[in-house]
Amino acid sequence: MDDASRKLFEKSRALVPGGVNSPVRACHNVDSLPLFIAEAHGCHLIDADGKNYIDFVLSWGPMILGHDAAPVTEAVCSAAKRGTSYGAPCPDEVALAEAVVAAMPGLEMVRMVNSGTEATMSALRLARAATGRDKVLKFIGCYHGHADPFLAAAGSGVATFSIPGTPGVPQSVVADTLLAPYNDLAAVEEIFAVHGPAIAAVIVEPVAANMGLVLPKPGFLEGLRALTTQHGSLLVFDEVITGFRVAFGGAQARFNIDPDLTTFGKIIGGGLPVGAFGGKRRYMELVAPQGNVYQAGTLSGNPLAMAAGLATVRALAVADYGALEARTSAFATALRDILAAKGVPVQMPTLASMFCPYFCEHEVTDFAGAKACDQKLFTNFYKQMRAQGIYLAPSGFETGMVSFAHTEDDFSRTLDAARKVAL
Ligand code: KE4
Repeated sequence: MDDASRKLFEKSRALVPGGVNSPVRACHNVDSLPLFIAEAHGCHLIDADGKNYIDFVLSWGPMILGHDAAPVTEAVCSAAKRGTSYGAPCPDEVALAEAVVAAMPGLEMVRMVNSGTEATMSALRLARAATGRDKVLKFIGCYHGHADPFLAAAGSGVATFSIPGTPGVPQSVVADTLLAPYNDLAAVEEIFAVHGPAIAAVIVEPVAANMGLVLPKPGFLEGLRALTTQHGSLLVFDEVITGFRVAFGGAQARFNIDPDLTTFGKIIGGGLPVGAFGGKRRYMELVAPQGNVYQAGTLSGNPLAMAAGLATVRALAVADYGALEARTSAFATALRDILAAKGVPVQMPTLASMFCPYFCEHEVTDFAGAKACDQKLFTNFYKQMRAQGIYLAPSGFETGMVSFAHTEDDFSRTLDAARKVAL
């Protein structure tokens, strides 16, 4: 059945930790083996055994146009013939910077990097330099990449006390990382009452998509904006997922919030390695070489990645986000009804082109709520859908993504597969 993937996985495990180059791809959370993908077109993946899947992962977000989208593929192939890296500025770096700044209401300047992790790591360093403060407040269950300061877990007892979330992160590094439950503005106010003068930044996924899909409660983001302004801290919107996905102008446009800094990744690279951080000129001008906050990267602004990102953003500038949201909402509602009819508790939050099946009775508003969902049921659902050629995110703590390439036939086939699932 998956012989080629199994053979590749066996070989890879001898060479690569866990056989994969990023942990979630190992499918441990759903008691499955990873599929090795040979090619992808539109919203379809073809695995190493030639089996076709309808893809709702979309490379964890970048492929909103669908795989092998003509303008992106043509731009990358054309750029490749002009060389793959110059180590010097290129025209498309300026064009992509211009396009991203024009799209995002909160941006006056932007710096390209090579991943979302680099973007958030750099944004935190900049916030600390700009304020002369060390502490950062993040939300439990939000993921901002694997830079040490963000790999903090809630300490025993005191919610705000952090302990290293993984071996290798020193306690000294997470000592300045404060934690609060997502959507809990009262907890944030309490933390500011104690630590306010020391807090450089609050970093938040404006729509949390790394604990399933958790929407901001009315007033939550506005409250963060007010508290950070009141205490002289910076508000950092981590839009690595939401940027160009929840709206062309990201969550900052959709929710009309003006962050001080914003981080990007995924979609702005069109599938190639690109991240970015940007924000108000008074802060961004502190970044080297204009200012003295050091940040650098050999492949930052790489011509191929810039060509892919630029082709993607230009296509999205004229795309119908409202129609995509309507299609996603109709599909997710139908999926929820099919699962509910099987007598299982199910929630199906959706926003724009994102959806997430939680198997629980309660509305999920934070990480504790996400953890309380039935992961065994999710695993059972995942396995049966994958066996029918539907490729869902291999974790109950990730988010389903829909692209402009998904058709009504793809939705219909997916719903038929869900009807056949036994839960
Ligand atoms: P990268 O370093 O993986 O490009 O981006 C880190 C990052 C930062 N901020 C947010 C909100 C993110 O979601 C991410 C990365 N997202 C995960 C999936 N939810 C990447 C998948 C993986 O780790 O393989």
